[in-house]
Order: sequence, then structure tokens, then C-alpha cells
Amino acid sequence: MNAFNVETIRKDFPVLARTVNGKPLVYLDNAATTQKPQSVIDTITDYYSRYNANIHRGIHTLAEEATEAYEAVRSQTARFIHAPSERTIVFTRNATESINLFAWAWGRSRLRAGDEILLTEMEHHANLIPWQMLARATGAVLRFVPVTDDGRIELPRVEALLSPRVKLVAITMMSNVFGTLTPARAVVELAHKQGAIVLLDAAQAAAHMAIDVQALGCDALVFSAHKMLGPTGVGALYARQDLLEQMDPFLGGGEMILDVQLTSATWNEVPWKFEAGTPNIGGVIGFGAALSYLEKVGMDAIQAHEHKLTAYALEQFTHVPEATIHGPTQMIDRGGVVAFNLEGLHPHDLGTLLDGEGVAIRAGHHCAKPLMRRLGVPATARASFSLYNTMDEVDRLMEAIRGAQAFFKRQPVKR
Ligand code: 7TS
Repeated sequence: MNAFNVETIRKDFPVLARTVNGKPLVYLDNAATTQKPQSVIDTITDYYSRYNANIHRGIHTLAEEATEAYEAVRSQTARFIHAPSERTIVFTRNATESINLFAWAWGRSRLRAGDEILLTEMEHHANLIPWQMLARATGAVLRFVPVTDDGRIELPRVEALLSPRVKLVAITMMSNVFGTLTPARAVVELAHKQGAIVLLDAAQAAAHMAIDVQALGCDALVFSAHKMLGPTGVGALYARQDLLEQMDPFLGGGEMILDVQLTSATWNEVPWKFEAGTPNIGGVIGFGAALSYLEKVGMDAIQAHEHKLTAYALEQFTHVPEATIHGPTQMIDRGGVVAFNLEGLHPHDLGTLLDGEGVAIRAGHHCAKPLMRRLGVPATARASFSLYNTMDEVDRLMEAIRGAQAFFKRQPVKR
């Protein structure tokens, strides 16, 4: 592998060359979605230019080529997360759909009134609402591991909430607000001791660290291609093959059947049992190019680079007395998401002023409303890093923040 060179990497991402409001773009909204390298764009164009066809059904050359390319990405995805077989990978639209699929197909016929689902207080709505819906449908009860003031999950708290009533634990591997890396492997061990299965939400983690589902021991894990340099409209669900085989289908339609009578049907083998209808073929093939890109750079090198950027940003924030950082302020079990509030400056106003300087951050509740309530804020600003960000860009962020603060100090208070 070549040494990590951020300037070389940046040249692969065409959008990074553009200006916004006359300033070079500083893209720090990577937790929402990442930018795409030319290789991903070219791979998608190549598919539509040369071998666009529907998969699994055609016997002509284009259909065979498209099927082969699509299924090759399934194997590549399995390798990327060290899954034991490509049969354990289901393609979906996004992490959200993966969680809904698992919640419904696994939980609907299994959970009984009084069974418990254990979540944490810092889940994205995608890892909360599907469980609320499932609980409503089955009579199961949701329980929540509290987060500490600095945005962490403590194992004794997890242990205290586990009991034979808990049938499933669903927890994020990396908070999209705090950037915290949760002790996923230890949670899996504790849960398994009590007979509960574990779903890990790797929507944030998957683009920033190596993932090994066998080492983690999890029963299911989900992620979205668009947060991993890939296109929108593609997600994946990994689940243990025996679980997938026992689970009911999620959506019904073409492709997911073995045989169909007018009033009944039998199901296809896994994973195709869960891929009803024509999937996002071009998107999945493009996702393969994204995985290749991440593999070429190396997940450990990416994590180390983002670690440096985040440490530098946190250090810079210590010079902004008006700033409150939400989440760990030390670089222990932490990734490159920095959520903050500035005294006297609403996050949305800050976001607008930063955009004027070409700096893209996110402001809002980050689809984690219960967590915002826990923090006692309606919204936060959030900068999030990816492999192509630089130390200079952290400086540009800090300069833009100082500029916004100065601008607001000059403004008369509106009544
Ligand atoms: N889980 C986590 C931890 C996330 O951060 C997100 C998206 C999702 C699930 C859902 O992913 P999707 O691809 O299905 O939408 N998080 C964010 C965010 O923080 N800002 O925009 C999207």
C-alpha cells in the first residue's frame, strides 16, 4: 500500500476543486454523506454506457455481465466486513431500510408482549423509530442505556439493563452526534450471555474504521453506501445466515420467490429472499468501486488521518471560550464527528455564515431528537471529517467560526 497522501487523494474527488460563494469548498458534512471519487462516478457511467440490463433474469450477454458485476460487489462487501459468506449480505436502499428490514422480518413473528429491546439514548432516529414501530405492533418494551455527560456508554449500565427478557440489543458503533465509538464487542458479549441478539448500526463507523463482523460477534450490522464514498440509494444488511434463513420476508414481489401459485408462494434462498423487485444495480456496482477505493487507501490509514484532524480540531476549540463541545473532548474511542454550540450564536445562523465562507457543516438535531433533549439544546452545529480533509481545512473552519462570532457581535440585537 502507498503511504497516505491527502493531496493525492483530494485529486480523486472532482467536487473538492469547486468554489462555494467564491471560496474554495471546505466540505465538513461527511457524517451526512461523503463526496465521491472519480472512480465511483466512472464505474456508474460505464455500467449505464456499456452493460445496463436487469439482473438475474436475462440470458443475454448484457444481463449476464450486469448480474456478475452486481453479485461480485456482494462478495466484495462480505470481504470488506469480514463476513463468512456473501450469502449474509442483503442489499437495501440505505441503513434505515436495513434496520427496518431486520426489525420487521426478525421481530414481527418472534417478539411477545413484555419482551424487551435494548437501545441507547444516542441512537439516530433510524435505529429508534423502527423499534418503536415493532414494539407497538408486538407489545415489546423499549429500554435505553443512558449516555454519560461526555457522550459515552458505560458497560455496567448495559449489564444492569440486560436480563432474559431482552431479546435484542441495537446500538450504534459510532454516534453521529458525539463521534463516540461504542464498546460494541463488549456489548455483544454481555448480550449473548443473556441470550439476546445484537444489531450494530455501522452507518457512521463503516467509512472510518475496519469492521470485522466475526471478531465483533454481532448477529446483524447495517450501513449505507453513500456515507462510504459510494452512491445514494444503496445500503447493506449483514446478518448471520441461519437468522436470515429463519426470518420472514420483508417486501414481497419479483425475485424473492421460488415458486408462485395464485394464492401462495415459496421463498427464494437467502439473500435474494430479501431483495424483492429490481434493485439499484448501477448503485451497487458503483458501491463496489467505493469499497475498492477505501481498501486501496486502507481503513487503518484513514482512521489514523481522521484521528489527527479531530485531535487538532478539538485542540483548536479549546481557544474558543464560547464553544461547548458535545461528546468526548479527548481522543479516546472517538471518531471524526465534532458537535458543538457557540454561546450567543444559533447553529443555523452559524451554518449560514460558514457557508458564505465556503465551509459546509451541518446544523440541526441530526436525527437524534431525544439526544438533543438530553443535552438540553434544540440543535447543534456539527463538523465531520473524511479521508480527504486537511489540517488547513480545520484552520479554515476555525477562522470562519471566529469571523461569524465577530459578525454577530457587531450586529445590533433585533427586537
Ligand atoms: N445511523 C446513523 C448512526 C446515522 O448517522 C445515520 C445517518 C443513519 C443511521 C441513517 O442512514 P441513512 O443512510 O439510512 O439515512 N446520519 C445522518 C447524519 O448524521 N446526518 O445526515 C444523515
